[in-house]
Amino acid sequence: MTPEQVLAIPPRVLTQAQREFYFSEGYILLEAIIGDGWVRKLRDATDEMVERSRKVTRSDLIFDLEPDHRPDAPRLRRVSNPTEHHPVFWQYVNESVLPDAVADLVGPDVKFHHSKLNFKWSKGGEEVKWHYDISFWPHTNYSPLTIGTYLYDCGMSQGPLGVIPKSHRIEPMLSQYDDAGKWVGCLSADDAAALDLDKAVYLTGPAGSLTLHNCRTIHGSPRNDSDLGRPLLLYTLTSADAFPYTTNPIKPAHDQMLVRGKRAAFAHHDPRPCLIPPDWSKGYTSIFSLQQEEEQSGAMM
Ligand SMILES: O=C(O)CCC(=O)C(=O)O
Ligand SMILES: [Fe+2]
Repeated sequence: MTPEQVLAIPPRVLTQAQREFYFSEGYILLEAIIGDGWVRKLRDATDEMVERSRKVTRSDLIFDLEPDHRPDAPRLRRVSNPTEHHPVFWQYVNESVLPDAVADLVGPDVKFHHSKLNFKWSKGGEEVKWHYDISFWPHTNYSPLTIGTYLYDCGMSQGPLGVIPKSHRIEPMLSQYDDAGKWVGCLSADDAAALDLDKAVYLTGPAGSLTLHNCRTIHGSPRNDSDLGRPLLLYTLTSADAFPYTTNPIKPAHDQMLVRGKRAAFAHHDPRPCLIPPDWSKGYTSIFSLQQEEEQSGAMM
C-alpha cells in the first residue's frame, strides 16, 4: 500500500498526526506504550536467555557474544531469532499493541520478517555505525519497518537508537560497500560525514517505549559506557504486500507469518531501486561482528 492508502484507513492506536509524522520523518517514538505486564514478561524471558548463554563459549546461531563473555560474567551482543527461543517473544508480537501500532503505519495486513534482541551491555556495549536496514533484506516495497522495545529506561548514556530525520527519502540510496567492493553494512565515513548529523534524534525513553524506524531511515547508536545495560528487543514487520527477493540472512522460522490481517493477493512494487546485499546463502556475519571487523565466519546476526 502507498502511504496515502494507509492514511485513508482509520487508525487503531496512533493519532493521524503520529502516522503523518512517521511518513514525513521516517521514524516515531511511542513513549511507554507497552504496559508493565508485558515489560515484566519480556524482562523475565530475556533473563532466561542470558542464563542460557552462560554455557556458551563462542558465538553461534543463537548467541552473538562479546569477546570477553564468561560463564560467571555474561556479555551478550545479541540473541538472534528470539521468537524461536522463548514463547513470550512470539506472543508479544502477536498479542500486544505492537502489531496494531504497526498496522497503522503499513496497513491492516502485517507480516513478520525477523526478530533480534540486541543488548549493548554495560561498560563497553558497542557502537552501531550509521546504516539503513533495507539493503540487508530488500523487499518489493519500502513498507518494512523495525520496532525496538526498550525493556528498561534508556537515557543518553545507555547508547539509545539515533535516527536521521527524513533520511528515508535520500535518493539514490547510499552504498554500504567499501571502495574495494566489500560489504561493510554501514555508510562510508565520507557519506556519514555529509549527513545532517547535528539533526540526529536520539530516541531515549522509559521502559516500555517503542522506537519505530522505516527500513530506509539511516540510524545507529553510540557505545554504552554506563553501568546499565540496554536490552533492545527488535522486530522487523512489513505490509503483507511486501515480498523479500533475497535470502533472509538469519532464516527465522516465523518468516512471512501474518501477525495481523490476511495474506496479500498482489505484491506491491515500489519503483525506487534498492541496493542489493551479498549472497547471504553463502553465509552471514552479524552487524556487530561486521562493523567491528571481526572474523567470525558463519556467525549469524
Ligand atoms: O541495537 C541498536 O542500537 C541498533 C541495531 C540495528 O540498527 C540493527 O541491528 O540493524
Ligand atoms: Fe539497523
